[in-house]
Amino acid sequence: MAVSDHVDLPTFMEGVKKRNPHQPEFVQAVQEVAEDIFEFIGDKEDYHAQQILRRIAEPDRVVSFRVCWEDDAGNIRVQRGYRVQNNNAIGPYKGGIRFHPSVNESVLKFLAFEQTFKNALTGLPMGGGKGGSNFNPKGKSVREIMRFCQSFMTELYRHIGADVDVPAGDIGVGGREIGYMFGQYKRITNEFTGVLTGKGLEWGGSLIRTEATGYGAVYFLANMLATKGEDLVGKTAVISGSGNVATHAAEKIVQLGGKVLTLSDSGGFVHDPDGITQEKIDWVKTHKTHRRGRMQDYVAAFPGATFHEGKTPWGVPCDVALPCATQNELLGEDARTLVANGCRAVAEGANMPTDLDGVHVFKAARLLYAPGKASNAGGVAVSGLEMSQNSARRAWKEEELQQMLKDIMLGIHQSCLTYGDQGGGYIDYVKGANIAGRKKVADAMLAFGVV
Ligand code: NDP
Ligand code: 2IT
Repeated sequence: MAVSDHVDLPTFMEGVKKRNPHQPEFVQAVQEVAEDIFEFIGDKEDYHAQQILRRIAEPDRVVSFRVCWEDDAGNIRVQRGYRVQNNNAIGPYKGGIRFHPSVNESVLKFLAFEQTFKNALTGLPMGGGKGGSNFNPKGKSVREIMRFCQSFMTELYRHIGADVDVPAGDIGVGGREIGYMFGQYKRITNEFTGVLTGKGLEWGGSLIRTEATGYGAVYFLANMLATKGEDLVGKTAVISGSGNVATHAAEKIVQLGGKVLTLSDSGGFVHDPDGITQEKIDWVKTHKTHRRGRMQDYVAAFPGATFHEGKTPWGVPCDVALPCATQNELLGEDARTLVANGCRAVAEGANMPTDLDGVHVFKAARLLYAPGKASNAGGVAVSGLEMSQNSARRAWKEEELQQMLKDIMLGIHQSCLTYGDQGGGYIDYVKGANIAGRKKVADAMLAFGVV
């Protein structure tokens, strides 16, 4: 008798929990996807017989390595580095690198799992991966960061390649860190290839990659509002985070006529009732990235704003909300508050910022709610376009790339409608994204047989 994974959801999740002890973020990400796709694949015996669900919830490989470096005081420091290569059924592994003290195997496995479906949704040929280290860039000198990046790449280089695995940035990794890592890769291999994305414009980078995640999230939000005949003009927005994704999401909201009320960091949030204008966003970018300052300093620069230490911004009444900081930053209670305050739409800039309770609250309230794998896919989409430009050894113009980004975000919105339209004017974007993203990967896996 053939073995099949045709079991019910609780039994399937029991197995996932058993095989991944002490990995709550990974289990959470699998559960969110499994909740949606169980119903969809109920009658598709091929998927069950081939154990596709079970195989998709197991990374191809997890590489873990020691990263030694010397700090400015001459102390030897030891960090742990990782690369999770989750799935390359539809293209080379692709996904960011995160430097943050909270990085561990569970966090990177969840990110690589999500990345696989996100990348499939873009329509570009990219598999899913993620990497990083528990290195904390806060308080480190630029030379310490350089030495760490070089040491990290001295091991990572053997696992990646332009047709194998193409990392990029994520939390704590921006253009500067990509530069140090690319320099080290080139030095070791003597090859100039598109092995990383998010590169500088002078050395193989793509226009609009820096802006793409935040801009794309707002394009997606605008697409959702358009289904109700609405736009962003005059709408108030609450945004968390103050890094790459948050500041560019804020910028696009302002460009499209909305008013941004909040930004935040791990110290708390700023509430500016006058609106966070382009000038103020530019100040935040410079302050956080170049001066490596804190959001609490905003109130001295812009009196009229208030700083709320240790708090998240979800209690500020708003029309739209964009969580753009980190995972599990918006809990069930916050979701209930947003709904009670009349929030119309939520688009995730971060990966899995809403916990499972919050996801259920948004679904029950039939909110316009986009999961990160759909709404934050603009960043990796332009990374995919950077790979194309590198392979073709050419560079597209800004207007061409802007249009491609808009088209890709519209395409993802359409995929969500195809699989998430519940009738009665309600679109379940989580379900739509989970089914559409997973279907492409699963069908490719079926074609390969048992590998
Ligand atoms: P940055 O490093 O540029 O900024 C991160 C921001 O989030 C900072 O404001 C940081 O505050 C805040 N933050 C980080 N960790 C925490 C925490 N534990 N609690 C509260 N605040 C926190 O990263 P990005 O903007 O690139 O990434 C933000 C999110 O977007 C992440 O979830 C990332 O995975 C996701 N993402 C990023 C993409 C990209 O292209 N960069 C693409 C798609 C998704 P502080 O300065 O205090 O640490
Ligand atoms: O989460 C993400 O999509 C990213 N950090 C960007 C990945 C990429 O390869 O551009």
